[in-house]
Amino acid sequence: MELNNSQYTSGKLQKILRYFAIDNDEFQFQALSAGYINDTFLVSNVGGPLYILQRINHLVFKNTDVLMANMSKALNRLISEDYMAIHLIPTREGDNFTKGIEGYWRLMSYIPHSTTFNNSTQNQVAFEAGRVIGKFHLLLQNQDLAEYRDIITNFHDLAHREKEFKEALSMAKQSKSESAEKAIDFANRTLTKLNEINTNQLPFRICHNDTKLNNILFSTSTGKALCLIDLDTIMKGYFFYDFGDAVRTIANTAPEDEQDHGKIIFDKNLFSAFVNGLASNGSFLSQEELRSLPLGAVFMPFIHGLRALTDYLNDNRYYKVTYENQNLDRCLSLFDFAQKAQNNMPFMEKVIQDSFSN
Ligand code: GN1
Ligand code: MG
Repeated sequence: MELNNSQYTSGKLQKILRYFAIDNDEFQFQALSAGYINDTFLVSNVGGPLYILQRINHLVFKNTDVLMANMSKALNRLISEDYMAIHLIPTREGDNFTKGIEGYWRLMSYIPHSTTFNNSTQNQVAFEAGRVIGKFHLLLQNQDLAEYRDIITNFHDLAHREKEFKEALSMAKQSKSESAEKAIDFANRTLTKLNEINTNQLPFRICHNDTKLNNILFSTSTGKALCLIDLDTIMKGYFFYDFGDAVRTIANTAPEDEQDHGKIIFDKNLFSAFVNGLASNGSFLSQEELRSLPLGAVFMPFIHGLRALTDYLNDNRYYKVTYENQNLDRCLSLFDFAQKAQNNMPFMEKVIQDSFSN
């Protein structure tokens, strides 16, 4: 397989693999380009895929020790009959990552016969996504929160993201603040509304914090969800973070940077299937948490849209972009879905109450 859009040659990657406690082999590499932050490669030999090799973006994840400690602690728990375990392959020195050439690298087991979906119109996929996210939370619900440190502080904190946005706005080129005028107006209006969100009654849980649909692995043979991947942001949070991130990519089948907003919809059937999947895990959420979920489905697309807008104003420093205005397109599409989710709040309330009371 060929490497695409990557600065890493097979030779370089082959060298990095020598740090890990695996047999020497003739490996092939395929760049997996879905993420915005890390660099990810599928490692295969003649027999087929074996590992996932990943360069951890050290500018985003500044404390690799904390990141990997959180991740391995969670992975030790994320094992069950209906939840597929992922293993970290140790280095020859017995560590769970290496500071090799060109940064920090980790190696993970590849789960055979698995796939991901960027979006899907199938109720079964939405249901399974809900089921496995609920299972993830059940498996981690007795973890000691104090044992997990924040890998990115204030990651989903709206006041913090508002401050970053206002700073970026004050520094932005005039041409940028003009082209983003509509988005800036929407941001200011919605910030006022969402700042009223009351989290006093909500417990912290160990969350995944990036539960978009393509971070869920599905079996190609049974269609069942296997497990969550991309475990960089495992740390404490509110359940509505994981709920909202899932809804924005499950009830909406358009890509994150969709420019034709006519294609962005809040799909009621997919939403209901997702909530039914979650509720198939039993009643693991408090009444206060259940009540927070509809607004969570507005909050998460909004906060991601705000971060994309901030990055657009900052000239694309944070996210990888494939074209200049991609962050603005992402922002506008995320804001559009946030608005559509808001229009569906009474519907969401009803579905959540019905599903969780059965
Ligand atoms: C980033 O790189 P990726 O796709 O796993 C971001 C998430 C966003 C996501 C897409 C650490 O994740 O918060 O949901 O892009 N992760 C970080 O919007 O910022
Ligand atoms: Mg991620």
